[in-house]
Amino acid sequence: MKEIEKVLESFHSEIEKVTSLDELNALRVKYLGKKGIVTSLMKNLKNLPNEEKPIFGQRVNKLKNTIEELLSRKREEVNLKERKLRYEKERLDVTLPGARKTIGHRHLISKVLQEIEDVFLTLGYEIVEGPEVETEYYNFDALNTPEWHPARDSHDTFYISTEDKTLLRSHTSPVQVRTMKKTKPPIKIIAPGKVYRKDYDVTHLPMFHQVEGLVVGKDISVVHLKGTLDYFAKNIFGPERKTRLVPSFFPFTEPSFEVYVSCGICGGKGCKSCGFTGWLEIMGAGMVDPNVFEEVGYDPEEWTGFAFGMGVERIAMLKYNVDDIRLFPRNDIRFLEQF
Ligand code: 2NM
Repeated sequence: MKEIEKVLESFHSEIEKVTSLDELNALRVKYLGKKGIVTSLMKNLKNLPNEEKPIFGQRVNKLKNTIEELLSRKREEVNLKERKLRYEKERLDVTLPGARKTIGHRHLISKVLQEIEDVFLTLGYEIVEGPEVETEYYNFDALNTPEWHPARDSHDTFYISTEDKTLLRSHTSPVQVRTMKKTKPPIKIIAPGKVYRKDYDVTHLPMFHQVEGLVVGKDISVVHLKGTLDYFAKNIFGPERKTRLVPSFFPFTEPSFEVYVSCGICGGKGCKSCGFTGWLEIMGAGMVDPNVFEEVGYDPEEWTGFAFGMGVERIAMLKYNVDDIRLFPRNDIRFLEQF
């Protein structure tokens, strides 16, 4: 009988330490298995005097039942604990943001070019394109630009062949010339595209983008030019901005102007960012020279027109406060992803 008490006591202390189902199973085998402690107690029965056999048998049976009951309760407990542990380990916060793939976007110059195009499309302009490899004739001669003009120098222009008189266009004006030669007036066009000049510093690139515009009609005057430039400046830079024309010179326009927009930082009062002038240069413009009309077969007595030309990179620099034009083609993601 003492033996039975001891077995129960040791079982109690052993089951206390069980933390897993594997350990629990091992404990069951140790006590209730074929060669288990309780089973061997039962085998002792035959060595006892007859009068003690029933009571001993009952006690061992009761011990067996108690152990089975305790094992089953412990199984429940360990099961629950293991499940909780697994749930904790596999915990998933479905409200967490996903691992998003970063995707690219259009280059700033491409976006600004499209913005500029949109302004003129709204005004009813047509977009025309032409070759980047041009002839001296379309790039210079037809545009009233004399042989001695500095732009024609090989220090300023990328010539492909001086023999064939081919070059990389230095502006998109040849597109306007080609259009005028094959289209009767009135016309209203813009010519966007890449142009090439031998220049490289904080404000110049050897390849950059231009948008030139040309309007030819009856009685087109500087008033139409000024209204168009105002509309452009307000749409690109903001409704509070004004424009100003300053006399200048281009071989293909007379009169010619530099076009300024009022400074967005000081509102025209003068500050560091506009060089204390209140104004920022955004493009060149003018009334098409009669010589250009003669060259393309338009009668200058019947038709007049205005033209303008701007650098897309320059517009982007002013609009987004970029101080070095070379950042655009450098393709540093840290710069590009800001826009
Ligand atoms: C400019 C400034 C002024 C211009 C003139 C012509 C053409 F073909 F009609 F004669 N196209 N573009 C022009 C006029 C361009 O860029 C600064």
